Amino acid sequence: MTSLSGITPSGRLTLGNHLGALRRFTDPDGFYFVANLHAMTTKHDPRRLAALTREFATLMLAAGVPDGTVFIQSDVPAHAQLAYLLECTSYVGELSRMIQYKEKGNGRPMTRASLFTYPCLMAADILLYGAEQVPVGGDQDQHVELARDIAIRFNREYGETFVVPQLAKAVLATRVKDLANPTTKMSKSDVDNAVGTIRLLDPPDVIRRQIMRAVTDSENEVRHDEAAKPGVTNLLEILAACTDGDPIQLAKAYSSYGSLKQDVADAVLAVIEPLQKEYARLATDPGAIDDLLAQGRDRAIEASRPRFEAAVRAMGLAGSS
Ligand code: AQP
Repeated sequence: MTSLSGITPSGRLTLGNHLGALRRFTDPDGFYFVANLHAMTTKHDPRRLAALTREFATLMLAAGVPDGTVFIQSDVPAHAQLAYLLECTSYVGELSRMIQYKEKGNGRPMTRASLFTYPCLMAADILLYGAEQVPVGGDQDQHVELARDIAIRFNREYGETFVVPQLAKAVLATRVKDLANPTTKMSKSDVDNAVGTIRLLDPPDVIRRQIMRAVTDSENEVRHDEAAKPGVTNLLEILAACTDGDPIQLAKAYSSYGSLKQDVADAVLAVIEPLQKEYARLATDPGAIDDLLAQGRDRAIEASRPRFEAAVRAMGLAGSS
């Protein structure tokens, strides 16, 4: 089963991105990309986008995403090209219902048109490669559902062209919460909430301090109970995700928040520190990173061509390649 997923360089990568997505990018036949086109749906700084794109690509390689599977979205023009074709099969109504558009755009002045249409770009990302599995965190379910709808409709109207993808739900850590505000998701673009967001490249002592200061509650009972104890539950889920444990079982081993936090900090750093070391090593060899990204790009161009050309033909764009 071909696996595909992307991460948008819209801020520094977080522990949530790693546990919910990046560490699951393991298929040697997969396609994993830095979704830089998706980072332009809101006002962006071109220099920062370029720097973050490079940082993300390096982090993906450092995380052990298999060689030849990592590429930068804009290096493969078929993503933007197919996105336009899919916009021509999508309806304003279904795009208006997308949560990201409702939260960040609808009714606000200066909303970019791309914020409205980007689910079509995401559908193109997925459908180009015939991906059957899309490993994403829980917040992306709605987009994968739309990609499914678009594929089914396209196949019905223009002939069998695309594989209908399936969600690959993570069992654990589908939605890591912010440490300072544990009812909201930990997000990389949330610059106002730096204390609650664990960034993969922050110094280990900063990360440890953030975890030790995580918001819990006024009791002192360690229990997995999302409604009554969102902070403690989030810590248990992070611990479980980092140690391959069960959050409900893990809770039984603790009688104080302090010892839970110590163990969460140790477990998180055991995941992050090797990643940081490998990132630092790779960053000293920019030529090797360029070569790996070129390899990923060439493979992605080759793999995406047949489906893109089939879609072009199916839609009656005669005379094109
Ligand atoms: N808190 C999270 N817990 C688990 N998984 C998460 N992901 C994001 N946050 C968490 C997963 O990481 C991937 C990142 O995809 P993206 O960058 O394209 O989109 P996103 O979901 O919008 O990520 P962020 O961090 O929340 O970014 P901003 O702040 O820009 O919106 C996805 O698979 C996502 O599910």
